Amino acid sequence: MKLRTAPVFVAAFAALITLLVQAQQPAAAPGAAPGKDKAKAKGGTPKGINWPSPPLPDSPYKFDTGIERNLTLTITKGLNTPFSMVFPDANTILITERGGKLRIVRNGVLDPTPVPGLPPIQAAGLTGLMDMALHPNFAQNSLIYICYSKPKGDDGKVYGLTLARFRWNGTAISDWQDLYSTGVSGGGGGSRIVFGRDGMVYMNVSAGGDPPSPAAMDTQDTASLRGKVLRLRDDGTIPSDNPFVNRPGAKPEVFTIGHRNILGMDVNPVTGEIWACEDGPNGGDEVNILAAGKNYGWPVVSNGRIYSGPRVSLDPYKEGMEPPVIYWVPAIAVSGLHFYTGDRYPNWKNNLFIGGMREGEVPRSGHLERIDFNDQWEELHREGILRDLHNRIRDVRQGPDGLLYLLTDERDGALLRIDPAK
Ligand SMILES: [Ca+2]
Repeated sequence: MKLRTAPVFVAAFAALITLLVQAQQPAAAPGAAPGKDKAKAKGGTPKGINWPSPPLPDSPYKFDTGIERNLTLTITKGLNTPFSMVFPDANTILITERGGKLRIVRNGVLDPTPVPGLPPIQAAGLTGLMDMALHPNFAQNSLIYICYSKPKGDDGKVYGLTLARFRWNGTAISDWQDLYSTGVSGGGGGSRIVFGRDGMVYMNVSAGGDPPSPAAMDTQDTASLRGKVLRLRDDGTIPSDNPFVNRPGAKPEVFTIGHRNILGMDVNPVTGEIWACEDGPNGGDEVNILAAGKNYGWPVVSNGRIYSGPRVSLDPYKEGMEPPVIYWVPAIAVSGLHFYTGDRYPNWKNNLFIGGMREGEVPRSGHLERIDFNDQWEELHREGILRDLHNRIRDVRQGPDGLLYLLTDERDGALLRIDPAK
């Protein structure tokens, strides 16, 4: 029975993964005529709408928001599908392109030559060269952490999602060192890394697929790394106080379970907790507060629907599973999460910013979301910003100048800087 039904599951799984990848990637055909695809895909899953993002306007671009007015966007074009950025000094921004390049923006100008010295990178689907984070002691040790998809070795070993670090001397990388490999490759999701206040590295591994794929349940299994957040020391070894270290059969690097596809993580500047945003399918994007050993529910509970229409679950709450602190129906395809701690936009202090790539499964609906809270971290306002650009926002970070920077997830992607009113 199991053998006879397996091919059906495999076919459905393949179709769903294709949709998942489509939902989170820029449109493939710039210039293609807008409009809904006429035919349904095989297997009964609907085809997506093909409507490529328009070119960005010329810089500077003026805009307003609800509580910060007269803002200006400074736009640096020329990036291909950028994923993340770090700020090693006051004048430099290092940017990963998911296809496998590391780029530099110096004093607002993109260097046309990528940084040399990276290892081979396997870019496929949503994986490739992904997140970066400065070591907490970067000023002393010049270490930058990075996660990427490492190709299969000559020995046949699958390395997959890998945590690495390198030294940055201001102009070049050196001492590249792979610290930890999951052995899990491909799949539908990307990965983010963040340093906690405890000095540990937190890195997520995406789920193995959506229901009805049996692989979706790997997310609930502590013996699998799928759909997990991992907690590692800064040398890539596993700390002895991780929540599952003494559980027989469980992977000791696992910190939390039951995630679909985390694409943003940051430390709450007041509470010190790690907040993470994860993509649901059609609906059910979430922000969760990560706590050791907790189960965040995927794919047992969710506010979303499978792309073909059915609800993931009729009841989005279940005993023993953590409900999200924020969720979206419809989904906005969350990516990039940052608490603003600067003083350049006084009304945005400690507000949460999250990138959105596509709302309600319709292209050209990417934007930035701002969320503010009461003193219990309960949501008060949720505001869509920069919707008029119709571009996909992949990441949002604060620079050492106290300004917010965004990356657009487009093949003609860009770095955007938000300048406050003068
Ligand atoms: Ca959840």
